[in-house]
Amino acid sequence: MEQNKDQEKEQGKSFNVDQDSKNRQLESFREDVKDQYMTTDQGLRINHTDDSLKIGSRGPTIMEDFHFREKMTHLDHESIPERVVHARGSGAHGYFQPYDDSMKEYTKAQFLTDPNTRTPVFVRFSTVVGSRGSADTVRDVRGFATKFYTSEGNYDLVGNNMPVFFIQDGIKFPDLVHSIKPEADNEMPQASAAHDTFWDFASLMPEVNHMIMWVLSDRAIPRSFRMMDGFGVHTFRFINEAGKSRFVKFHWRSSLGAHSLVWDEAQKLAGKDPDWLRRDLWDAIDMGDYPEFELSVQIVEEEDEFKFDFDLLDATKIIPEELVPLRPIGKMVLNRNPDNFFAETEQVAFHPGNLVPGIDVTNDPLLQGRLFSYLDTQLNRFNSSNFTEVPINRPVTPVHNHHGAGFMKQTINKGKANYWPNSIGGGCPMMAPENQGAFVHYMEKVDGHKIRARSESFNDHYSQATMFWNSMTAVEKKHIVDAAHFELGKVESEEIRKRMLGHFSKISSELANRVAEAIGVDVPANFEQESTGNYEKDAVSGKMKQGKSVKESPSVSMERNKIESVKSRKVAVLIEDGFDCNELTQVKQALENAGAHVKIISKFLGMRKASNGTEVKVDKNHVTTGSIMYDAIYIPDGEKSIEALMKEGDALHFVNEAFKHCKTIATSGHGIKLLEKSGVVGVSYADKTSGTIKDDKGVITAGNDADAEEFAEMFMTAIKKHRHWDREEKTMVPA
Ligand code: HDE
Repeated sequence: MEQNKDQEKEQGKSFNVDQDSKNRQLESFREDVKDQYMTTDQGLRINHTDDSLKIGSRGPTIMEDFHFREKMTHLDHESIPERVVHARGSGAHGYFQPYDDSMKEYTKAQFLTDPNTRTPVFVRFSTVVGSRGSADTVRDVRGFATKFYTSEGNYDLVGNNMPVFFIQDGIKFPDLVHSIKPEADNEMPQASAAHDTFWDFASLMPEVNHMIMWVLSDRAIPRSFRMMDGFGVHTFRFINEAGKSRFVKFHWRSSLGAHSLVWDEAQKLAGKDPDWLRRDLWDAIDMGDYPEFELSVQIVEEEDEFKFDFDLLDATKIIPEELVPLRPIGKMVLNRNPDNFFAETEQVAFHPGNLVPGIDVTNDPLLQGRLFSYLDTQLNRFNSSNFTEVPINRPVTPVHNHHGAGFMKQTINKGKANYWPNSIGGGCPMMAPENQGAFVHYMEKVDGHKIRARSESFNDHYSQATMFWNSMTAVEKKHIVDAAHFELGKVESEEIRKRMLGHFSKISSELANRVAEAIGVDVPANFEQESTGNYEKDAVSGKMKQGKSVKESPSVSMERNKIESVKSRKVAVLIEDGFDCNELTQVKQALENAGAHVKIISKFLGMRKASNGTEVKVDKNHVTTGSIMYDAIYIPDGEKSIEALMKEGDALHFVNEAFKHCKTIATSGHGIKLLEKSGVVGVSYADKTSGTIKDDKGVITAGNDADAEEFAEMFMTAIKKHRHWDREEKTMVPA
């Protein structure tokens, strides 16, 4: 706090923040109980907290017991309303640093243009639909909200892991949320869109179509918060020093690439480890395996506003990267876990209207709706407008204004003058001129009638949905179809299923026919569904008809853009007594050198003895883990070990399930017998007793004479691919 005071004295200058400035600020609020006595809230030391104060040890508790009352009151008041959407989330601290000053031409936002500034950040990843205690791996959009504690005030980039949204106008948001949340009469189902009310709404609202394609795709079941991309969704503005405005879209790209679970895995994880994504993020940061994301922008000159065949203000559209490429700005590193979930992750409050000079909003009607909602909902969550004084929400720059009292006011404002203008307080706090960092709204000229309508240029709800479908690889298309089978399969109303098929038929007849196959209704002929929007004819739409477009956008496909890396991948090693220690040591070392995390799994915890007598500690036993928690599996050779594994149902299931989920599997020598018994079918194996190594569809097998180093190399090459979709026989495997 002292440091802030010194800084304040330098009135008018911009403040230097560094990576640790937020951390230092938070430090004064962090409480460490090590070597401390327990006290009441008044600081009174306590000598006993296990029994309430009573009349005799078997008598009634008495009102006088202030310690009991205080302790119980705190518990009774511990909860605040959860977020109405994005209730379940996980947070992390870190920093953002630009690569260079190349953005200076486009924005005056200092944190994006000074390569020497490391701006502290707090990120919260979330699911949207489920309650605070719901499972992490459900099919849903993921929130990706970043608070930058910049030298010019807090800037929030409150994005998602998909670049478009369901609706075009904020006024539809309450309807969307009501339809997708558990149904009104019975509060079912939890954290899922797969029910009648959501698909009823979707089928009556053609504007959702593009987003529906993203939600049915594997983007909706990310493998990790660290392995997904983020998007600002709306078109924003960059404003440079000269006051020139350009349109801008924000993108986050994970350095590990975007990877997903498979649906069967996502469902099983929801039971075996509902905290899967939260734990993954926490463990990675804890181990020093810091998540990294690159921030990029697409920039469009103002004069090019109408040069596309879609409207830049329509949040159901992307600007295909093939038309406007991404320009990297800098990197974000998440390198510290929160100390207290409630104080930080739960209390953090983002707002797309938290802007800094150099970044501004546009008239996107969805964004405009958000500008009202976030503060409004936060007042409901915190029951006070003073939530901005909570440590996680405070800017690192000083705050001076005449905002008044209210629940839980922290700052002790000095003096009488709490109004503007004043002479009693010397006219302070003063108005800042623009050249001293004041935020000035972009002076956009707006002209029009007061009208409850939408621009005709928002009226195309199919082209980009089709573009998305066309851009998918065969396996991604299959996953979309499978997801639609599940989602619509859960819809009881035939009429709704049919209406949805009608939309699919306008996106792609192939999609519609493949979905129809499994959901018991025929594709309706010549389907038409009136949009609920009231579209007003305008000149803009005419211009856009001739605008730039693409039929395919390979950049939206995860498969086409995956980053092949072993870093951070989890590898399970299955052993029992008698395993080959030399082979295990060499392969494990190679994997760890490449940044993978290796865990030893066995029937029981404790030590396992290798054939050469060396003992190895078991990390996990079968009952507490499963193949779904790993990216790849490895079974070292060793006759006794393999024989024991072949008698364990859990071990056989482990291999069989990993095969079904298209994960890399590696083994050598006797281990090949285990694969055969586990139902690893349709692949050819190396000769068990030779020096050969074989990779067939991600199943790496080696003879017992093979070179361990070469074996490890081939294993890692296969892990880099993430999944091996070419295992046609996997559908025959019972896992
Ligand atoms: Fe949000 N959204 N949203 N949203 N949103 C909230 O604010 C809202 C939208 C997003 O980790 C709420 O503080 C409206 C798009 C994230 O704390 C609420 C509309 C995008 C988070 C709200 C949208 C988002 C929220 C609930 C349409 C991606 C979690 C709690 C007009 C660009 C932030 C809260 C966190 C949270 C309103 C649409 C992202 C109710 C009205 C589009 C990541 O205010």
